[in-house]
Amino acid sequence: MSDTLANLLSETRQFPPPAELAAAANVTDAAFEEAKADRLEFWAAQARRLHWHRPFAEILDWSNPPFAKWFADGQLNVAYNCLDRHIEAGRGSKVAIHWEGEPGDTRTITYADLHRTVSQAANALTDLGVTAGDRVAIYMPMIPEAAVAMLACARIGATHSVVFGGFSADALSGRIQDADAKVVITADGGYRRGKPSALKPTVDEAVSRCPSIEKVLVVRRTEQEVDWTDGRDVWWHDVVDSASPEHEAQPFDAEHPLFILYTSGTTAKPKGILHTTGGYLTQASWTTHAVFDLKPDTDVYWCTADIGWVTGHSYIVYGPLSNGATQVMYEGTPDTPHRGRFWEIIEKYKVSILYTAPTAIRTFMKWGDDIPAKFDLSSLRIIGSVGEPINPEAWMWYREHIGHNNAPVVDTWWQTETGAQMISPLPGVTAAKPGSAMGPLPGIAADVIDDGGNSVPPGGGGFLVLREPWPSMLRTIWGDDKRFIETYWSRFGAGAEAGDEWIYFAGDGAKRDDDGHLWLLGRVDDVMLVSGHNISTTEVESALVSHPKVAEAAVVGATDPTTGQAIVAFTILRGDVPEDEAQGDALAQELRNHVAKTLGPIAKPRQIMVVPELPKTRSGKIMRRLLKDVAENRSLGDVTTLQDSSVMDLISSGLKTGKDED
Ligand code: 6R9
Repeated sequence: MSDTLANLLSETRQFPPPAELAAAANVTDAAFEEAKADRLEFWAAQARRLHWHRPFAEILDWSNPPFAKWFADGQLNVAYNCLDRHIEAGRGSKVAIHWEGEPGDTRTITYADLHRTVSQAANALTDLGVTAGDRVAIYMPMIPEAAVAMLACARIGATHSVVFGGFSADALSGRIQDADAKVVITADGGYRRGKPSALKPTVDEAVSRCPSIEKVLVVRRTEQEVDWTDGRDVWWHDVVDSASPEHEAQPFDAEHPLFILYTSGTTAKPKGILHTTGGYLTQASWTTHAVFDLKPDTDVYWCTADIGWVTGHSYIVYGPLSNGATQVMYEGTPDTPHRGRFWEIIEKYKVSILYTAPTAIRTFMKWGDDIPAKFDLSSLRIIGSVGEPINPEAWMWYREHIGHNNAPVVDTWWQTETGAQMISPLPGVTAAKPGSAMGPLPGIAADVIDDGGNSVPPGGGGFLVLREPWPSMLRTIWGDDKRFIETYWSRFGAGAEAGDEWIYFAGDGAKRDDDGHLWLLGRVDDVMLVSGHNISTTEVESALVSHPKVAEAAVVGATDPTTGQAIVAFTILRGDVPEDEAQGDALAQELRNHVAKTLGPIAKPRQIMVVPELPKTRSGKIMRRLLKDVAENRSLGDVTTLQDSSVMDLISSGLKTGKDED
């Protein structure tokens, strides 16, 4: 961005929390006051929600920025906090996980069950030679053993590196090599879209290039045939099931490495984001309590993310379990065996808190309102969103059709790097606006600044930054302190030799509205420069999604001889738009005019293309970069409405040769 980011979209709707929910909320306005009065003491109080084997005296050591140490003289065990202390409090028979396999098989796992299995897995890993500080790669389907594996590593102080089960052998071996992992935990396969999908062959291929790997621990899930390397490969049911269920959790330093999680972001080589123990668990745990208003005795919580993403780490494993939650875990896809599967699961388990992603919400919009309408969703009391900006109309659809106009929507902004939620409404406090993440959580210093590093006034747009360290912040990029500083700390502030303050650059554009609320506008790399104006992809996409015929949109700036860049939009229509209308020029014209009317003529797309699908990353984020290639490499007519094939074939051939991205 050469200048500040344009602020085009205005939104006047606002939804205060239901009175009953506000009256009983875990966290009230007081939290903002406390954090404002003493930010460090506020976080220390949240850290004390955990069990410390050795209490900390020091809260934050920021003497060597940007390398933070939180609660550094304290010691704790993450698995003890997620399991043992609930059992000691008499909650061993409470359900921790209602697991739903894609084919319809189920398992009910109590805290006592989970504690036993994690203890056995901890003993088994120890027997396989894993000790504190070793790295363990986890490449698993969404089965309970994935969470068990993570907790078993945490219990013995091994640092896990979970690699999404859809990644290729190249991606897996690269990550294993970078972390120098000793063991891989995997499965024969998992179920996806109605069929078993093998994992072990990918591990075999990856490990053939990873001399550091001594053992491969394999869970039997699908009973597919597997190749076996004697001496290296070990069945989970042989070594874990026979291991002793007695295991005493040892304390580890608060700054002991808990996990590495690779994120590719915008650059090619994935970054191994390092999270440590005490600060990470403090913020993952407190935000689960605050942002989801989680009441462990009555709520049934469900986060639909995969364990391979940070959302699965913080809001399936560490946040909910450290709070003693009862949660649903689902193995498969939302359309298997039918498009109502999510709603069926919510009805079945009476899910009260749902956490999902805008990409899923827009897909449900496309499939039609009639599908969720067939199920009883009245148990839902809080619904959350994460992963991308949520378009105001998608937010409204979510509120109306899933949250029955009564469950607050919490749009939570955060990153793999931040470890836990940073910007979000609080469901019992905030009167939320559709499409806005509203404001920083208590104890978080978020700001929007311009190129010169100045806070933008209300109505202005710019770069999202964090001005103070936070407990669950990344500590570094594994093995690459230099890249850590360059990527996050060198754009503004002391790292850029502009002042004394260390400022974290998130890489996202944002704006502050007239009331001071924050709106995330997508990655700054995606911002379009049209006739000298910086226009965010998010605002144009949201304008398109606000048209009743559009379910999803992706826009890119394509080189243009007159305007520098011109806006090219790819749209997916809602399920009820007839085919001949979808393919006609009239609709494209109507949508272009709709954007011009909503945002102003500067944002009018040059071209609109109707497509059946958009290219997404494995975690569901739109890959605009690919669309941009398409938009720039082909001379498509002025207003082109494309059939499925030509553009999408181009996109998919690009996707096949492209690298894995998360
Ligand atoms: C948790 C997660 C991080 C990037 C982030 C931003 C985008 C996430 C968002 C959001 C707008 C939200 N993002 N949540 N944008 N509103 N509520 O997704 O982590 O996979 O590392 O992605 O996702 O662009 O910078 P990660």
